[in-house]
Amino acid sequence: MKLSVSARAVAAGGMATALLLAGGAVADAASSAPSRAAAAPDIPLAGVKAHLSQLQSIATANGGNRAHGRPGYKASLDYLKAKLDAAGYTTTVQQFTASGRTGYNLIADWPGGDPNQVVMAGSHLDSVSSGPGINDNGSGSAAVLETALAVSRAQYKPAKHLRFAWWGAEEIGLVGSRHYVNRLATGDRSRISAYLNFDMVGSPNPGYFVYDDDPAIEKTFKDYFGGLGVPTEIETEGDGRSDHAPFKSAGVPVGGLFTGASRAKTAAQAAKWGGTAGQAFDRCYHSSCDTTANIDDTALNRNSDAVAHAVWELSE
Ligand code: DTR
Ligand code: ZN
Ligand code: ZN
Repeated sequence: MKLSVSARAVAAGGMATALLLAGGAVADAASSAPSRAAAAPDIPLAGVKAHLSQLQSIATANGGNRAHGRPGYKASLDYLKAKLDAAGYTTTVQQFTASGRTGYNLIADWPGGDPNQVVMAGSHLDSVSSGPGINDNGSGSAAVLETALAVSRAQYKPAKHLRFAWWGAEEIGLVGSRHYVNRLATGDRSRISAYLNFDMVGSPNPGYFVYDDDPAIEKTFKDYFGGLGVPTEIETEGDGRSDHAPFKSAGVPVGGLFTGASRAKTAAQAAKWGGTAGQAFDRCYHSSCDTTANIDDTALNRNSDAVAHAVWELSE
């Protein structure tokens, strides 16, 4: 969903900007308001879905999955790396071994910004072995990728340093993200000012859940969805179950978004979000039916825009 620019400015906290854009007179007080970074650009849903189609094709061509240690995972990573290299990122492929198989993390640094204040956005790129993992977690991977590409298209120059990451072997125990955190040089942990995690952000019967680990990051996301008029709930089901956990254990402020897995949507949730009460948020969680048909476009669109909003807002 693309907000009008003025509404997006409000979502980003720029009431004065909103008034200007709406052609209204801006009160004197507002004109003395601190300047704010430009609002994040709209993340094109078509771009995000094109990445999901590529990940689906990769899974189909590689035994039906993109799991750790299988050819479909490395082919997924190679697809993303090529896009990021072409967009001007400095990419690093970090190798590790888990369950007797070679795994890989993909790290993409956007040149510039304060290296002592690093804002990270990440998602796991691997699927389970039983399916292509388009919602879990192609959705998060594609939303983060398209946000990184939007940074490049905008030639965005934030004060803080931007780093994007796609983790391997999350499904067998957060292995890739733990490997990354454990190998951070001394002092580098405290240089990460925020780690934002996106794991399942396009569930077909979606809820809108916000991680409540760090109040400032939580507020950034809640303000964004508030600007859309979309109510949110605190994500309680996934504590320690995705790649933000190793960062949180290392003392890094973390946050993120989630649209739900195998738990059933309640009647109260269906009343505020739509969808089907009594049905799982994602009936294809960890199943072969987690394909490109297993995505709700509105949820994917809103969450992709929320990723960009948080990246812009937290890195200014
Ligand atoms: N996406 C799941 C991990 C996960 C994250 N939040 C929740 C909540 C409830 C169940 C699972 C999860 C995965 O990668 O399996
Ligand atoms: Zn999973
Ligand atoms: Zn996942």
